[in-house]
Amino acid sequence: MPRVLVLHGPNLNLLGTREPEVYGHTTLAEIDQALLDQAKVAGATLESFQSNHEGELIDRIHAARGHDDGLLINPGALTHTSIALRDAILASELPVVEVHLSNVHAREEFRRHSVLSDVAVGVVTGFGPSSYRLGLEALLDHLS
Ligand code: DHK
Repeated sequence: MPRVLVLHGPNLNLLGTREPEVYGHTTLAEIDQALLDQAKVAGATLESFQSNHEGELIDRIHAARGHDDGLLINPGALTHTSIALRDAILASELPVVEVHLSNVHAREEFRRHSVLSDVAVGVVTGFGPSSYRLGLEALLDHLS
């Protein structure tokens, strides 16, 4: 049974009320429940974790090392800045799928660059909550 860890970065706890014209009306709890249901149907186990703190996300990735089989991550704004998160992902030696609710390539210039994408198996961006669903499907395909 594959074990998947889902990580949500800064400000994603506010989903549902935060800039709904960009991020939609679905809450983080709803996204996590849908991922849990999807994983169950696919015969996988899944745990989700959100933090507004870079170090907490890094600690969680360290704990996943040797425990989980793959990571699904929406790093929020850390996507564009965090070399420390990138290093943690590399150190974990786990396959990672990066997801974004919004299409980061259709927004501000600074969102077009990710410091993580080149160490990810792949990236899903712009499909709202479906980005997570598609990302989990792709990660489980990759793991099988
Ligand atoms: C979420 C964020 O919080 C932003 O900082 C990223 C991402 C995009 C998203 O679309 O899910 O730039």
